[in-house]
Amino acid sequence: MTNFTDLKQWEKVREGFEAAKGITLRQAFADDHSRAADMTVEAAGLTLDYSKNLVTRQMMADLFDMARECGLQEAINAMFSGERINVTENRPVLHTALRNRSGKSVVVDRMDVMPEVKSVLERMAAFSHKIRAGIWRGYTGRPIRNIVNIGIGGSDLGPAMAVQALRPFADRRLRFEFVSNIDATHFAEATHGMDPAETLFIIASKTFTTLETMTNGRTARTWLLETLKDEKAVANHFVAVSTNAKEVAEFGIDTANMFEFWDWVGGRYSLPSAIGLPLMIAIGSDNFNKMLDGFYAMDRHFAVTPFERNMPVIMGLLGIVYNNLHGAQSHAVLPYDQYLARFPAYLQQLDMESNGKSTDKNGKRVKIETGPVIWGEPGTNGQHAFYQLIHQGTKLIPADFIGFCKSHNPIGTHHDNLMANFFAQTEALAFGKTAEEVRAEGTPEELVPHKVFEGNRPTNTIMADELTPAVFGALVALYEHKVFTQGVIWNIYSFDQWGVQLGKVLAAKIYPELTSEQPPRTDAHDASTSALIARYRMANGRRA
Ligand code: G6Q
Repeated sequence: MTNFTDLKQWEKVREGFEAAKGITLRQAFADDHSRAADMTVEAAGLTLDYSKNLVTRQMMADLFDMARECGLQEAINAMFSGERINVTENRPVLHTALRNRSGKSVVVDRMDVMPEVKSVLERMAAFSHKIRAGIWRGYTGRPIRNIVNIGIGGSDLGPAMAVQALRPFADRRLRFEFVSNIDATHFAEATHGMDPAETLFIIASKTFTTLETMTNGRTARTWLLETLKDEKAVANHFVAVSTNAKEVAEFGIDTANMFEFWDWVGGRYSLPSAIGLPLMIAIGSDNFNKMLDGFYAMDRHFAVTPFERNMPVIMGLLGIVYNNLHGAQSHAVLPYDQYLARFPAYLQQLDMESNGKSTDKNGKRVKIETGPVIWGEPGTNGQHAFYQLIHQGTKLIPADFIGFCKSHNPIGTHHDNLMANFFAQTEALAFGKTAEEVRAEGTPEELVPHKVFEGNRPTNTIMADELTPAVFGALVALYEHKVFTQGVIWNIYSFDQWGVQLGKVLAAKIYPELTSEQPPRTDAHDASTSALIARYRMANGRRA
């Protein structure tokens, strides 16, 4: 495929960008009274108002044309139909099959995957019910009260984020912990004060070979057996989520207690698979299914809606404007909802692991900027911290503001205050405050330049009535498909993650050098790494 920057449609976008340089959002809104209405789209219970972006109608039209020229629709169709679009790993990309609620088949290698998808969902539902109803008991006959998920990356961030996001729908009698870090502190603190007799471990690993998860899993088994003192107890207290039955059995977990998923589900796209088991235990299968309905609604929207009204496509293209024309290096995600506190961290993996690539699909070094740095914190906290830089700093930081009309905790004036801030921030960022306005407030002249807000800081506003399981599913799918859209335009492979490998290989090599009695050869590493290893060995009483 040709580089998008070589397309005549991109040239038009660029010309539009140059022509619009002097135009402020103030002016754009003053000139065009239907801008806000026309730049608002609805999908799957979500509203996106993208009118406060640094684009003209013509630029958007050219961007949609460019996306068509880049073959975006064909790429979407290829993903949904199970083509092997994850070329470097030779796999289809079918997380959308996990939430395919249409009743239609999805065929991979001439086999319909839907019966298996449904059967795992049914097994998850039966198991979740047993835990929630106290039917599944620990080895000593006590009901399970603590669920500890052990996994990392894609086998951790999704369910950890979602259990927090959907807490209003969760069974409050159950305590959920997520252990990912190989730092023993994570396990020790998560299980502190827990009674092993009431604790279920979910060992979640697609490969079941990941160092962190296997190490934490073995520590969990030792911790359990120190109290329960019988290997047979493992069957009551450990279940696995994996694609690798052989390794699960070798770990000592009965494969009858394994919930399967498949190599066509990427780790960071696996929340709606069996990786979502802790979430299903928390909120129950009915709510989990409602979440899948939300995912599905956004999937359909993405698959069939013309780009002009297609929410993930619009967000993806806007990101390209900032990334590839304005030179923005980052993108902030600012949920005005405490339940979504972990959403930016989740999106960091989704976006940065997918599009943090510098080789294109032809194996050539890209000539363009690809994925931005994703970051964010819930509002209003950020307003008292880093928003200063967004308002008055020298860097352009496009931001997504996510908010809800109704709160799950309608206490006093909290929610109206929260949302007043939500609306105030995007307004201030877009329209700023001129020197004349500052002067009119009686500000001494020497302070005027400090109090001016230039405005023209772009934002998307994403709103829904309430953070329900369905809305949550739609929100996650929205970002998945935004990331997909950008990967297609940038002509990179979004579904591999080779960049994770090198550090893993080197760590495996260094581990014995830290622990052996013999110091490593002095030429084993560069001078810096060798000296740091020597420092560590000495501090632990080993010869440097
Ligand atoms: C996600 C990545 C990565 C992966 C973890 C855990 O897309 O592939 O984050 O999820 O490395 O891998 P396992 O599930 O195999 O333990």
